[in-house]
Amino acid sequence: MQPLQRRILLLTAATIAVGAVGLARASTNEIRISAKKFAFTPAEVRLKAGQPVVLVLTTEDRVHGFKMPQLGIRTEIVPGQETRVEITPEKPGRISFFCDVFCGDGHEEMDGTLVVEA
Ligand SMILES: [Cu+2]
Repeated sequence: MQPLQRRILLLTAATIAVGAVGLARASTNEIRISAKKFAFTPAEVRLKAGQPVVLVLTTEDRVHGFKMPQLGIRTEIVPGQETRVEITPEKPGRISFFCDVFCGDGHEEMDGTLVVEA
């Protein structure tokens, strides 16, 4: 193979690889959930079974917890930071989450639901 042909082939392979990375990134949806006393916004999120999503968690006031026992997830949401949690809900149904860091009167009502659709 001539050097020029080889260079063109390499360039083509690189273009295809970059394109694939771009697609992979675009297909992982980000869902932003914001916390503050005493609620998550949005409190209900709809997603599709089998599709990976990244929950991007932020807080507007203080440290809150984020616990989702059905998927074995537990993390903290810290002011000024984004907490990213990647999940792929496999089955349709409802998955609940709640704050597990005591944040005052009303903490007990601080929860939300992922509605997983087929
Ligand atoms: Cu709380």
